[in-house]
Amino acid sequence: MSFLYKSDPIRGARWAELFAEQAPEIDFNIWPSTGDPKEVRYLAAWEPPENLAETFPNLEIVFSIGAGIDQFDLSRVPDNIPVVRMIESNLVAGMVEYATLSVLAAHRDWIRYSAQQRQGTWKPMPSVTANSRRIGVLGLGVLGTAVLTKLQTFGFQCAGWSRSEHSLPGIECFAGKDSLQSFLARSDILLCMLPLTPATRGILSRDLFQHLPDGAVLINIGRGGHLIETDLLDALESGQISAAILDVCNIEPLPQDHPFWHDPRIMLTPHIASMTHPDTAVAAVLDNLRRHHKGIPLNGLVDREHGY
Ligand code: NDP
Ligand code: OXD
Repeated sequence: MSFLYKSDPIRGARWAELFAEQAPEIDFNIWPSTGDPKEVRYLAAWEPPENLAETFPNLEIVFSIGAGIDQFDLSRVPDNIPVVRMIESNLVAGMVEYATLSVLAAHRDWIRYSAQQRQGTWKPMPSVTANSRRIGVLGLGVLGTAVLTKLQTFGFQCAGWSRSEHSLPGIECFAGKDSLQSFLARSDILLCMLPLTPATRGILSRDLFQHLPDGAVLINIGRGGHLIETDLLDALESGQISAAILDVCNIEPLPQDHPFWHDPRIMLTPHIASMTHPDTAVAAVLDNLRRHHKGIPLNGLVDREHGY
């Protein structure tokens, strides 16, 4: 019985140590070494190998190394094999840090002050208190909920939008397409923390931006495919959006000639908002293996119909 890991080999070496300590009965291999393919029962990957079902005929579970699974071609994973996305405490903590940093930067006009510094301009802007700033998070899942729970502690007015109904103390919850406009109209700082699916691809578009308050700030920490990049540039030009913080882009790494690089209204980071940490990820995976053996529901099981 073996476990195949196919992702960053440096972090993979730590996964191997942890498996050796905590699950020595499982033979652990790091791609491209697979051991006997017929022995592979579990796979953890950022992108699964080609011909998955043919190559590993006895596969029982596919784990995503990341929280998102849009990089998986689910049609290539047979229906009887569960796909599990990553839910682990350090991934959540990293996202809470990044989102808090970005919201505070937007709230305190950090991007504009940084542009002013480069121009040699000393010009204070009016300050807004946290309790009159409205934060909206697209996605009320594991990450969106953790982020909003933290942001509430600053006194911000917090709201979230999801597909199904949610109820969270102190957070205004909106659900479904019909409520999207009302949610946007009260979001001075909008964070995208959605999974990328056919229903959410291109959601950050001209059509969505026009429902935001004038001068809203956009923070995209979901996926590059959520954003229509030319629509963002137009919205920045018209002032509909005053600044954007982008951790993800359509093409990563962002091409050198892309206009985002030198736009003073945009702050870019290279898809580092949060990362899976081996120690907590292996604990989550081993917990799911125990669940699998006991026949109890897996944590983070992907719903193939909805694609997340
Ligand atoms: P979850 O699956 O826990 O949550 C997804 C949320 O999005 C749910 O609230 C869901 O609604 C909502 N949603 C999905 N589809 C729609 C839709 N069509 N309309 C409205 N709401 C929708 O995911 P996580 O919180 O764990 O992760 C979210 C995403 O964050 C990942 O998929 C990944 O893309 C991104 N990510 C980015 C990282 C980075 O470094 N930049 C790091 C980690 C993750 P409902 O609750 O009703 O199901
Ligand atoms: C993830 C990511 O989905 O790092 O976990 O983007």
